[in-house]
Amino acid sequence: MTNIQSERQAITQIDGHLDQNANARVGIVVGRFNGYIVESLVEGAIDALLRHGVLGKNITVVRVPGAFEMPLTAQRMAESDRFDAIIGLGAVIRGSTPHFDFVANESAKGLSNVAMDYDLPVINGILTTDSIEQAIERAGTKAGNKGAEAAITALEMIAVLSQLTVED
Ligand code: INI
Repeated sequence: MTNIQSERQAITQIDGHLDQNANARVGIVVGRFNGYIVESLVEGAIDALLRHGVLGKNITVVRVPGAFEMPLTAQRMAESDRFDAIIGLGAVIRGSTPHFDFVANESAKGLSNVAMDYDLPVINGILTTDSIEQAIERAGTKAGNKGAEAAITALEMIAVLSQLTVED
């Protein structure tokens, strides 16, 4: 075996396994704006969590008016110490709203601030699209379900971070 091959075998590899999730406590914060689309994301996320072994009693869904309200809510959820991961689900659609850039940027930045401040996976499952059609494509039709993807990302991050624990 060459030196490079043996060094390759010595590398520590950490990745997330998705098969031991019964105890994972997952909070979902949902922006009700564009509810017709967002509820498909919620359904996709819940279905993915349950099918990966997360117990219903360990899932909490919190609904707020829109994406703009999600960071504060996620912050309160993180503060509660009741969750191993938080998933934000919403839909910001450019359409004719001048709000688009503001709501899209603030909600994404706000969620990532909560993750960093609380050392907790906070998954951004907020669709930001130019049209309703693009949003529908990502909410359980031809481009998959971004809610389900966000749920899997949350489980993967819980598994990864559990292997990177910090000694007190
Ligand atoms: N909220 C959304 O979740 N999606 C949107 O597309 C949207 N648009 O287009 O305006 C939106 N606005 C509402 C916002 O999130 C707040 O609820 C509102 O501004 C009150 O703070």
